[in-house]
Amino acid sequence: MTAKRTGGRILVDNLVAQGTDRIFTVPGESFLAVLDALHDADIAVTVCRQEGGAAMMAEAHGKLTGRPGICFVTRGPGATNASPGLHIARQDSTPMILFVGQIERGAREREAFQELDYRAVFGSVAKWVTEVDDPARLPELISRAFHTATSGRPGPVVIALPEDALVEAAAVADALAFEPVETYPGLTQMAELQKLLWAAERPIAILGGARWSPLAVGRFARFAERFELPVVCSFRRQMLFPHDHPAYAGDLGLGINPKLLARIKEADLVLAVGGRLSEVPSQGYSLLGIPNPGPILVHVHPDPEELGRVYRPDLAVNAAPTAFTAALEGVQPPNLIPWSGRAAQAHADYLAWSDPAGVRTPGALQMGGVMATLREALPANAILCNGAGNFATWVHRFWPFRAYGTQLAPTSGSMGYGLPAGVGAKRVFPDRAVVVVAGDGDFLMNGQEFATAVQYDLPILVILVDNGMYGTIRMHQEREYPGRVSATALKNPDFAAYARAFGGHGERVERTEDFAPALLRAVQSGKPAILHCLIDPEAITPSTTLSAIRERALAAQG
Ligand SMILES: Cc1ncc(C[n+]2csc(CCOP(=O)(O)OP(=O)(O)O)c2C)c(N)n1
Ligand SMILES: [Mg+2]
Repeated sequence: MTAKRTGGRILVDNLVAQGTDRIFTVPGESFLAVLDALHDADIAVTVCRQEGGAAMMAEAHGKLTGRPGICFVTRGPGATNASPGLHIARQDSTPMILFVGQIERGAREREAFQELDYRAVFGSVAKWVTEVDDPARLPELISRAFHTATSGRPGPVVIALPEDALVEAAAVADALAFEPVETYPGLTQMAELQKLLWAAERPIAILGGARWSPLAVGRFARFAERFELPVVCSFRRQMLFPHDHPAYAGDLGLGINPKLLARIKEADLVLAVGGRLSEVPSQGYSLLGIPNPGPILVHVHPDPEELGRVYRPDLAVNAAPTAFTAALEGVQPPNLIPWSGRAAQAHADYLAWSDPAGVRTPGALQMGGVMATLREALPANAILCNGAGNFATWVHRFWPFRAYGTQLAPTSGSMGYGLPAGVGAKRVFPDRAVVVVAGDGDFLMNGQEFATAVQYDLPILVILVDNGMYGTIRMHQEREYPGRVSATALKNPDFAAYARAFGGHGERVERTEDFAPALLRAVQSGKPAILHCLIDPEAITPSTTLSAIRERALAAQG
């Protein structure tokens, strides 16, 4: 006989049964029974300051581990605050489960206090939205949530918890732990891939998406070496291929190396593994034809619905990267590789493009110098986190990612992601260096989570790149409406004092030569730290200035 337990306890016991060891939350009175069950559970709780931060921490946990990140938030206000984390999980294909409070079952549809129709609100963002009607079904629903979040193309699941269902008792057994569903490529598909590769003259690989692992990355690296195949990482998926590998060709981000773009455009075979070739990596859907790609397209994706959705592939392989890369070990290169030398050339172009030493921008504080210092000071397994803004270019272009699980950056371009992602990462991997590169606009979207870093004694390092504006938007403004600055200027606080007020370490850095010693002091402080880096607003990208953009646009207007 199974003893009766409250819904709250059944829920927490089933999280443990599914292997959950941590959750992120902002508490609400709507799920007190869960909080009470957590009191005795072997689950590390991270209490956050805003649900957006909590959801992003859970998403970062999912991205780093491949297991669903778990977040608990309260009804309407908590759930709507958490929505950016959900949207990131969707666009980034990250497994995540968001538990949200809900009003009592008997009061539904009266628009009770903080009531929200979660199926309607999150229906197009989440992979699955459900509401618990009967606490006895919690083991079933939680088991399904873990399977749904991790299988096929991973993504977010939302489970609404009516308050009374959490205090009601039921006698029910826990579910067995979930197993992510693996999809394997067929032998004929791998033979077809070999045939296509043997017929190719200028093949290239583009890696993206989720469901990779250190093992899968290592296998693809071996494959690339055997085939001398140039390998490109998709936008913000740079941890999928070691940048010091002789076949690494660069990343398909914003502001891409023109030589890389040309190389992809002249390819006669594109092997796209794991990703969707969505708007940013496809350079505004211009890289391949839609639906007929042009070059031979081999598309490997864990979700069959993604295959043929935008691009009509010549060979579609429904498999996750782990299974596909295992099968690659049996694919043989031709005796004489017709494209021999192209990978080395592509890698040489990448090396030249990503060397910060050659970059000069206006102002006394050079971001090229900052990146050069970081390259020397940080270990290869440091976790680099960022949100959205022009400042992120410096990380994407000049940080040499060398290991899986070292990049937390939203392909959805969500500002404010870096800090909570960094806090989430440091909670999971306390012994690894975690560096957040943030913009002045970007940082304050979730800057309150610096308090969470202090609360849990998480010595993350924030490099706050302050140019006194929403620089990205100002850049677009100068391009489209030169000289007509509107709604993009920012008056900023003293971020070093901000760090100290929260109990962290803070310093102001205004010259390149001051960065390295400040970095050392920040690390030695053993505290969460902010290095407030003031850069010249003219230094809008590594290669051009605001004034130059304005002048070009004015000249074009005549
Ligand atoms: C949540 C969110 N709001 C707005 C935007 C639009 N947006 C993209 S970049 C940007 C400005 C970023 O400013 P900052 O962090 O200071 O970086 P900078 O571009 O100045 O380096 C804005 C407003 C966004 N991507 N995400
Ligand atoms: Mg800025």
